[in-house]
Amino acid sequence: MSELKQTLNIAMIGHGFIGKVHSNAFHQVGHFFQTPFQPRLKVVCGRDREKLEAVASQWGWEEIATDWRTVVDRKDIQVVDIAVPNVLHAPIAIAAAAAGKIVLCEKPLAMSLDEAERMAAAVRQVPNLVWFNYRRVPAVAFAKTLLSEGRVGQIFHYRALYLNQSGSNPTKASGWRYQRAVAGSGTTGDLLSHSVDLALDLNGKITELMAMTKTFVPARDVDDAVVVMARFANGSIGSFEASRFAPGSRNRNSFEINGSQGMLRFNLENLNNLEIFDATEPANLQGIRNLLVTGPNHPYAENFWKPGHIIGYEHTFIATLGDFLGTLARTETFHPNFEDALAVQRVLDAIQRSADSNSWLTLEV
Ligand code: SOE
Repeated sequence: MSELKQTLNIAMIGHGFIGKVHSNAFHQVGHFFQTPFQPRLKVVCGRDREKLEAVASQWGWEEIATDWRTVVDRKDIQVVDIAVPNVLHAPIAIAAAAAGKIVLCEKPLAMSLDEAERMAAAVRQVPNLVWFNYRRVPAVAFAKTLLSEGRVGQIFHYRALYLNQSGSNPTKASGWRYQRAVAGSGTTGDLLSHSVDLALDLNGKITELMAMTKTFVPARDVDDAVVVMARFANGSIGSFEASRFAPGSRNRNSFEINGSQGMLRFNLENLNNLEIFDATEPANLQGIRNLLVTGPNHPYAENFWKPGHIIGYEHTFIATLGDFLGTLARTETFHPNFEDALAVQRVLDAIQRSADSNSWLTLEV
């Protein structure tokens, strides 16, 4: 008989694509992670009552609400999960933190660096998380292990791409993600923020960068594509490219790292695999190993299925929540949190300023 778990009543603000992904994680986390907490899908909040009722019945939310202000300081709510367009991240996070709630927030953290600084300051007293979920792709977590063990040696290059084709149909792509007043930026915040978070986590601080952005649809006031050259504190050099105008790529979040001992390569469109090149092997045996990172002895292999049984996009959110609840139980600091997302926002801010001024920028490290 399992011991009684502490219920965590959740209020989720927002109910679109990512709201469903979060709802699934709240339902599933206890099946894969030993945690003393039981997430309870208490109230889902949004503007459209009809859509809310449909999401609530499909995903098992007990209540609906149409005004987040009436929800974030409810006494019976312990967790506020922010899954709405970027312009609402700051007011909700700051209000929820002021009410002493645990705060979960989608990426990018904020509309601007100034907002991100105020948000990070506001949540310093409460447990907090930012859904940079790709850190918990087992193949990505394994790459981090190999890097921390020095298996790639001195890092020379960090190369990142995040490509999809969601923006290339101007008639379709007119939602909030394409409006600066609601999203803060375009591809930079939506896609490149993931690439920057992984680069800072896997390869350390960026000291300098030069960026270029491009908007292909004249009517739009956000970037459709962005390209960045960067220098890292560890002496390596980096290149980043993100675009919503890349027919042929659906969700290609990929990175490639070259070092003195070898190479690592990951592509989200093949998320269970990590490509490894070991330059210490005899030259005539050197070749790219396409590793299936599903165990044994791989990150999260104990949590999900038997070796060889692959996982999907949704499991990266379950693992993020599972680890978060683990740190909550042990009163440890979770990563990625608002401070980590603030570090990402500093880079995004420099990218915007560099693109606007066509110049190299130095970042405080
Ligand atoms: C964009 O299409 C998007 O949904 C991003 O907003 C998500 O953050 C990314 O994980 C998948 O692509």
